[in-house]
Amino acid sequence: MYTLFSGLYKYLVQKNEYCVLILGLDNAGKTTYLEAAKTKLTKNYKGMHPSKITTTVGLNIGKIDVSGIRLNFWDLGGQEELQSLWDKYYAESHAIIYIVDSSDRERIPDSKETFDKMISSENLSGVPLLVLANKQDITDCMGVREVKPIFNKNAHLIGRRDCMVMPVSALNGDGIDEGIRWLVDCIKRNSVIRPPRDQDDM
Ligand code: G3D
Ligand code: MG
Repeated sequence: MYTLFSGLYKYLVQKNEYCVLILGLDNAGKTTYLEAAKTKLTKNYKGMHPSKITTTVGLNIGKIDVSGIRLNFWDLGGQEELQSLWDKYYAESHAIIYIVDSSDRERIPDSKETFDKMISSENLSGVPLLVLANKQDITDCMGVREVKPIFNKNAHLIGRRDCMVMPVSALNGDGIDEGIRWLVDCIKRNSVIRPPRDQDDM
């Protein structure tokens, strides 16, 4: 009887959980993006004021329930010394959000190199990838038309996976909803290959 009820309870209450890594160079806007996504998609969540967001040392975590699933976001620090830790998380992840600072032309090559290294990882093969051209609110920033060809250049590394480049402003929230909804569809489709985490393991 207990098993029957606990089974029913699980069926009704538990959501499939997926892990989404938020990656990109330091200062790209990863933490600001996570705060904005939580604010947009979580009822009654009052986001942290952008001035309170400081450089991420280590790991910053957030969860969002959307379209019947739970997304656990891991915002990993982007400084060079921390990038070496990223691949420890790859095997566990169901999607990647890669954030680019579109206003910082000087660091685009650096960001692209970091991006290529990331997508070359075996542990990430087939994982859906959302590239965000962030800081679109800044005049003179690179538009998505300019950012897209740069990050799409190595198609052989991107391989057979869902990949999208979208414009966004983490600061004012533009483009956040669209990105997350696109990612959710991809994660669900890809769950045959990368099934959700079993909650009993958590
Ligand atoms: P990180 O977590 O990737 O290191 P942060 O980046 O989220 O800490 O953001 C780094 C700086 O970029 C912050 O400014 C933040 O306010 C700013 N930023 C993030 N997203 C946007 C955006 O969409 N538009 C603009 N204009 N700025 C953004 P400070 O001045 O606090 O360092
Ligand atoms: Mg940060």
